[in-house]
Formats: sequence, C-alpha cells, structure tokens
Amino acid sequence: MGMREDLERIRSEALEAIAAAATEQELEPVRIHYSGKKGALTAILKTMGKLSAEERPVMGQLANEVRAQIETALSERFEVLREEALNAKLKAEALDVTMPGRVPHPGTIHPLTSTIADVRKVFESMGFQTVEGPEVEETYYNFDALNTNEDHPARDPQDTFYITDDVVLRTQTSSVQIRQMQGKKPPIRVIAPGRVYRNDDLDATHSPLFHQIEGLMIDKGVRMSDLKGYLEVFAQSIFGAETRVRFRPHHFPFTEPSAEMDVSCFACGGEGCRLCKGEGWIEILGCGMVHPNVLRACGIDPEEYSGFAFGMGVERIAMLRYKINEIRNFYDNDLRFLSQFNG
Ligand code: 2U9
Repeated sequence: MGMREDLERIRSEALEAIAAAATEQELEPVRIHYSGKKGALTAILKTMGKLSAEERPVMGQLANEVRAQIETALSERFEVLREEALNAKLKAEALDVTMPGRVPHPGTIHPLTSTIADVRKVFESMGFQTVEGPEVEETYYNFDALNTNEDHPARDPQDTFYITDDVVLRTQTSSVQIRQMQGKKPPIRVIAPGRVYRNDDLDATHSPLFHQIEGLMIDKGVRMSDLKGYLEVFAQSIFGAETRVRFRPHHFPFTEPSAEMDVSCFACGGEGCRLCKGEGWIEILGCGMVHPNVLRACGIDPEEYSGFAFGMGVERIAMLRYKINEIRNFYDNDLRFLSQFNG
C-alpha cells in the first residue's frame, strides 16, 4: 500500500476518533495514538527516506497537511469538551441566589429567668446586691439560724428533703442571707434568687423544685414603714404604676411582726374578676421585720440594728404575669410553650 493511502487513512480515522471522543479523558489516548511522539504519523514520517526524490516533497507536504489538520481538530475538540465539562460542573453545583435564606432560631428567654431579671432590676436600682449560695445546705443555715427550732413542722421529712440528719436541700433561700449577715457588717441590702426544694406532690400550682426571690435589708433604724415603701415600689414596677398594696398580719418564725402582701388585681383594677377570684386583691409575697433571734444568731445586735425581709415564689409571680395556669409548663421544655416568651 502507498504512503498517500496510509496518510489518507490516518487522516480519516483520526478525525473520526476525535469527533467520537465524548470527554477530555477519552480524547487524550486518541491524541497520543495519532499525534504523539510515538504515534501513527511519526511512524509514517520515519519511512520518508525510502521514497523517491520526486515523491518526497509531495508526501512531505501531504503529511504536514494531515498533521496540521489532526492537531487543529484535536485542539478544537479539547476546547469544546473542556467547555462542556465546565458547564456540566457549573450546572451540578448551581446555587440559586434567589432562594430565601434559612431563618436562624435564636431561642427565647425562659419566663422564670425574665421574671427573676425584672425583680432583680427593681431591687438593684434601690441599692440591693444579688447574692447566691448552696442548694445543698446545712440544717443550721436553713432552719436553726432562722429561729426555726428542732420541733418546727417545716423540718419534718414530710416537708423537707434530707441528705443526712443535718444536711438538706434548702427549703428557702434565706440561708444565703444568713451567710451574708455572718460575713458582713450592716448596712446590708441583698436579694437572693434561686432554686428551693420542698417535699410537695406535683400538681398544677405546686412543684417539689421551685424558685424563690428573698430580700433582706439591715441597717440602723429600719422600720416597718421602710418595708412597706420598698415593697410598694416593687409592686408598682412589676404590676403597673396604678397598683395598690395591702398588708395582712401573718406568722413566720424568722420575722416579727410578719405579714403577707397583696396587690390590687392588675387584670380588673380591683373590681373583682376571674384572676383575683372576685377578691380584687392577689397575694404576692410574705414579709416582716427580721426576728431579733435571727439577728443575734448572725452576731448582729438587735438593740443597734433592725431590718426587714421578704420572700416570694417566682413561679407564682410568673404565672400571674403571663396568665399561666399550669406550673409544669415551666419545666417541660416544650417549645410550643417556651417560644411564646420573647424576653
Ligand atoms: C433572713 C431573715 C428573714 C424571708 C421571708 C417570707 C417571709 C415568705 C414565702 C413566700 C412564698 C416562701 O416561696 S414561698 O413559699 N416566703 O413568706 N420569706 S419573710 O425572711 C427572711 C430571710 C432572710 C435572714
């Protein structure tokens, strides 16, 4: 067979193979086979020496033409396939910039946390400092120092969780204030928010774990009228400027005299409604003048100093403010409940 036929065959086979390659990876072996250093064209050109003097330039020209055509076809095909691959990749990784973004879910402040924060703010603005203490507490700090002696019913295991004979889960945050009084000289103005524990059955309004905020102010010449003034400011800040307060006599071992404070109903203004059960008044907290025995237990002379104290249940305040009728809602971690509070 002549060289011309060989060159023509290579040309048509090469062009066909180039057109048939569907990817750059398929085209590369075609390039090596036809135009590589050890390829079919090179092999033919090596036999040029055997040609006659007349034939050599003619075949040389044809060979150059075939090589140029194959190389052009290769580079054009490479270009097309590269572009196809790029387009396919772009399509696969397509990003729709018109899609709406995903809304972040930042969570909300728990209603007990926001109630504690609001009460703190009122008292901190009146010079009170917020203090904390242990939840597992010695009976001395939880009971004895608070004038609650050995035979007081509050100490009964029916009412209190005992860890040992003289260690309990605190039943009130007063123990925090006892520790404060022992470590400091008056004047003292503190509030103590935190968890407390009582051996109560769980129902709509009671939980064996709940939260309290207690307050204490000790100085020279602190009187019942100071207690009433501070607590009225508190009530008006939390329940509204029109809120009126009233004090009813009560008994606590750690205060004397003692009282419970009611606020005029913030739902009906005192007319009587479902929230205040027709009373016009709602019980909010307990309070009183710190018992001389409690001051003495803390090394404070009751002849020189006096003070008032108060305590309130955070769940109760939050239930009234947010019109919640089931205490378990606070602890269930159900987002349908929690997400209704935005701070
Ligand atoms: C010291 C001395 C006295 C804190 C007080 C109350 C009255 C009170 C209850 C409210 C509802 C507890 O959460 S509740 O069940 N508390 O009525 N607490 S006076 O008296 C103190 C505190 C500290 C050193």
